[in-house]
Amino acid sequence: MNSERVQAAYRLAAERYGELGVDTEAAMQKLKSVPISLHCWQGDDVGGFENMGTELGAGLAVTGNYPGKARSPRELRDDTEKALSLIPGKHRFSLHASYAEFSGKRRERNELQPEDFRTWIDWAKAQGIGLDFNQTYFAHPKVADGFTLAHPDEGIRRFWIEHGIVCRKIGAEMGRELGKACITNLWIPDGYKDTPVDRKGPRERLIQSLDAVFAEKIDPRLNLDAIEGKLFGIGAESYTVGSHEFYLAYALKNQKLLTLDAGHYHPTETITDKISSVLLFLPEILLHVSRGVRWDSDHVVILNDDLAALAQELVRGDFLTRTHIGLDFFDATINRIAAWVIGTRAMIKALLLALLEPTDQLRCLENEGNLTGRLALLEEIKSLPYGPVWDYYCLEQGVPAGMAWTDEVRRYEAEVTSKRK
Ligand code: RNT
Ligand code: ZN
Repeated sequence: MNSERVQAAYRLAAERYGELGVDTEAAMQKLKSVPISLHCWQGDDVGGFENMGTELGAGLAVTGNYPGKARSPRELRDDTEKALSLIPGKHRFSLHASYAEFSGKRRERNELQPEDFRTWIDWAKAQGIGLDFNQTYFAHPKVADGFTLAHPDEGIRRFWIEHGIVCRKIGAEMGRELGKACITNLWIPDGYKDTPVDRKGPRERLIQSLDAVFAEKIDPRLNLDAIEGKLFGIGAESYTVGSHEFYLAYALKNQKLLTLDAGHYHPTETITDKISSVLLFLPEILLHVSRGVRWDSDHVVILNDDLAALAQELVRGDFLTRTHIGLDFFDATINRIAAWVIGTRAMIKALLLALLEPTDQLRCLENEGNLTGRLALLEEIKSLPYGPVWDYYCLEQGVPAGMAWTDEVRRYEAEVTSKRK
């Protein structure tokens, strides 16, 4: 896009927003300070690099076979750098334990060490970005009959407890090395396809396992623990041990971060309405921004009403500093790097749109009981010129405005990813 034209359009847009008392410069300033944690698993269909030959399982399903997926940590880092170069702002990167990089023999999941993530840490340092982490409770033979931390067998539970523990230590090392606390997120698939007889027992076992995982105190400046619940998964339609209520209660009691994944509730239920309640009782939360289509399908995030409402809630409630925004989607039917860029740019765009809202005016109308005025203004501001502000922000952050980023992805595809066999 022609930069003079972008600037000219921006000046007019800024004036228009100014008439409503909205400061576009302040909005962009704020936007710059909000990191989005890009999830490593969009780059290789949640594959990881252990090469154990086990299928993904755990109700996670990746559709598509688009050529060129990253086959090694090195390729995944290259692809991530490409994506990051097309996304405005400074962000973070979220790794799964299954993306360990062994210099010698492969280590089991319960014996992983910070050393196995050394190259990732050095890379993040060079990029100037923070890392987040996730225990991997899937794609492993010890996910026995779909159970891990709540398994009836003590040996299986012990293995996965140890995995939980070593991952928190790795998270702390990431936090220490990078000078930014790492959020280590725990999600387990445990559940039954068919109606269980005992709903309580597995949950009692999960409490005990979590208590063991979290027994050691870790400096919150290095690592923060998050726990992610879910309504159901493919193969666990009737009962999920780690439900929303379970983790909400556990997080409150133990002051853990609660992870809200947009795809993990009933289809008409949104995470937007949960945030103000949860953050009245918990200091911080993690979001897994995702897009479910009819089920928890993990489609690439787009700027739809749900995403706009989520960003509005974070801004209106002044929740940005207490909310860690992570992405969670995977689509292998389109170019994987483009998927990252589209999803992350959509998230940032939604935040910009929210930051450009005349929220004080809207709040006044609401508090005066002028609900007619509130609805009228909410509709009116939908046609304000936020596009020129977005374009200007992209250029100012040194990334392409408009569709130009797709040329870069196409070039990289021709030169790099299409050559991968
Ligand atoms: C699964 C959870 C979980 C995973 C990733 C890969 O339903 O959403 O967050 O998607 O950890
Ligand atoms: Zn998730």
